[in-house]
Amino acid sequence: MKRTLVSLFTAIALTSTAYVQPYRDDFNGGFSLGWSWKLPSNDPLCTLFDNAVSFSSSSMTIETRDGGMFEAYNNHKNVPTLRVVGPVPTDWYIEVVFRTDWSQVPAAYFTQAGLVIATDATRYFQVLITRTPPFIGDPTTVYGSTNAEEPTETGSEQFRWGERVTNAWTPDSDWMGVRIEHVSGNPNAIRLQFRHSGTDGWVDYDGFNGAYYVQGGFGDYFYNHIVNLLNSAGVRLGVYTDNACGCGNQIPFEFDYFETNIPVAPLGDVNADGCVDDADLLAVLFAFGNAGDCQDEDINSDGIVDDADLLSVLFAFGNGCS
Ligand SMILES: [Ca+2]
Ligand SMILES: [Ca+2]
Ligand SMILES: [Ca+2]
Ligand SMILES: [Ca+2]
Repeated sequence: MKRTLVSLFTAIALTSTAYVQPYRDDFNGGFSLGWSWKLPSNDPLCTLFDNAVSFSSSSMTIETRDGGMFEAYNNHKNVPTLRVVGPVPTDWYIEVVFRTDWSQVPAAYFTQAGLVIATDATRYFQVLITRTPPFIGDPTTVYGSTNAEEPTETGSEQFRWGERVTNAWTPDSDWMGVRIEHVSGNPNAIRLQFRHSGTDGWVDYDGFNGAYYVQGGFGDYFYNHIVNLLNSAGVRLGVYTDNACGCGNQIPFEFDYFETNIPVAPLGDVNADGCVDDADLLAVLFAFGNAGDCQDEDINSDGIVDDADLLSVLFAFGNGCS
């Protein structure tokens, strides 16, 4: 039976179109890439929590929940990540577009959303749009920000403000986004960008430190931190939300899409080797009927491995395979 299925769908895969870049998820009613809710070093390991995630026909909404990955608070919630499964291109990029009703966002905290590059809850880099708290500036505004963290030599986790920001602006309910990319040159650099209804598409971070981390120059620490992250085994690219408090604020952030040219796990790639093949199909078959949170074989993350997951793998069969 299993061999018959494998043969049948291998034949189908031979006739299906190749899986092409960029790796983009429009969140049309669910995931179209191989997202995972696991975040290593986080408690819970499975961050999917409290029914705080939902999909429309064209977007994903994550409502913030208490918890964080700041230093030793490794209890963040609802962090979907894509496992990197292939060589990082020289000039890579990652971008995400989202919106919220900022008028409903309390001003007292650094409520924020954007993207994260992480190996786990102890090593990461974040590009975010953040509500301006009143002790920083005008609380009716938001701004683009950056954060980093990694363990020190003694093993304690050290959070660092990323030193690159945008000027603040008064937000509306339209889409906004953050983008990070590598720019090859002499020297090499990493550039931060953002967009909202008042910009002409993607524009550079325009705060006082500019938009660049320069290799061997201004921002060298962050350049190396990000490059080291992306070259680490198990690195993940993800979507981030944070209410930045333990106050129960449940702020819905609606994500329009996530896109990168870094090879990430396609939907149905259970073993995260970049290719949906009979190994993934067999993994789902052997786990068939199992219940529990964040099983790799539970493609649609509904807590049960069943025919819906099997069909997801079958329809994705051959994706990412060379
Ligand atoms: Ca941490
Ligand atoms: Ca969308
Ligand atoms: Ca696979
Ligand atoms: Ca399932």
